Amino acid sequence: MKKNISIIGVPMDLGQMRRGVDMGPSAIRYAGVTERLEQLNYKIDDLGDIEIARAQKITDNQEGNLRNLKGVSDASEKLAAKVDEVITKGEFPLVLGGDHSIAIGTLAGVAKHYKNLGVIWYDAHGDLNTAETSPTGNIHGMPLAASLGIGHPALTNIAGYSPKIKPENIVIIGARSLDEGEKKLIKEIGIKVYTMHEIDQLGMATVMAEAIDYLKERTDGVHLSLDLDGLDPHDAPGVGTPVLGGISYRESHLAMEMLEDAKIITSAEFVEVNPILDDKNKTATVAVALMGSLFGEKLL
Ligand code: Z70
Ligand code: MN
Ligand code: MN
Ligand code: MN
Repeated sequence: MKKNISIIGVPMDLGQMRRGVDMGPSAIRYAGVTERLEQLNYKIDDLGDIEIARAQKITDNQEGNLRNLKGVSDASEKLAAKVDEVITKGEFPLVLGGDHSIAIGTLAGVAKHYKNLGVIWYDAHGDLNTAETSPTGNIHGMPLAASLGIGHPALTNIAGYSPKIKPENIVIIGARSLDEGEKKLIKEIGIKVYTMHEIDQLGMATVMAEAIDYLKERTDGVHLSLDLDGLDPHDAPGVGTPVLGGISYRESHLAMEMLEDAKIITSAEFVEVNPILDDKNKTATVAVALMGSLFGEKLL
């Protein structure tokens, strides 16, 4: 029995310093997300966008190395409530970003429904910074830490509880740009990480098989948080922080197909699509193609 999918747009740009990522949800809708998933016989309920405060100057950073803290925190509360409502109705939440700071709100809404929520963090980055370790003050570099209960209370206590997730229930895939504080934290608390080195050495098929086995035996639901910058900039150029040497389009399809086969994903978000930096909406189109595979599209 297939679940209905509820789409939630989050036009968030306050977690970083480039305008344009707030148009991510529009770009993904333009690329045909609803039609693509309807073809797979899902009923799609597009709930529209969460309202995000407009910063006069998103580069201002006057809040203790936490740029636009209040705007991010307020939006996270709204998003958490909406995601919670969708899951309570028995529907699958598909969240469209917006910068990756939105994962704070998504996970706050999701995690209360599970005893041991698993997370696949598909990203070039670890997003494990705090105000103390962040080289930029950008909150999109902090959502995984905040969800672990590490960081400023305005980020860790969204929806009134903390932590949302446990380190042993996380798998990071695609990492190739980790800050010193993030590397230290990964070792201290023990997060499973498949960097590009492991993907090259083992191949994506083995990486995903291992990740799926690992999460299956310890979690009762798995959230996929897919940052398009996890992919190589050749395949996904429309992102604010492109990092060379990333996961290919083909490897990403395989990853999504293996997740679909394993039937472990219970919520998902696709983030960091910036159509202004893109090449004819290529990155949103890639995002929608990957959603197709994640929800059961087959080649034959
Ligand atoms: C860097 C920081 C980041 C996404 C870039 C970059 C973080 N580690 N996250 N793009 N999605 O500023 O903390
Ligand atoms: Mn990210
Ligand atoms: Mn990233
Ligand atoms: Mn495919």
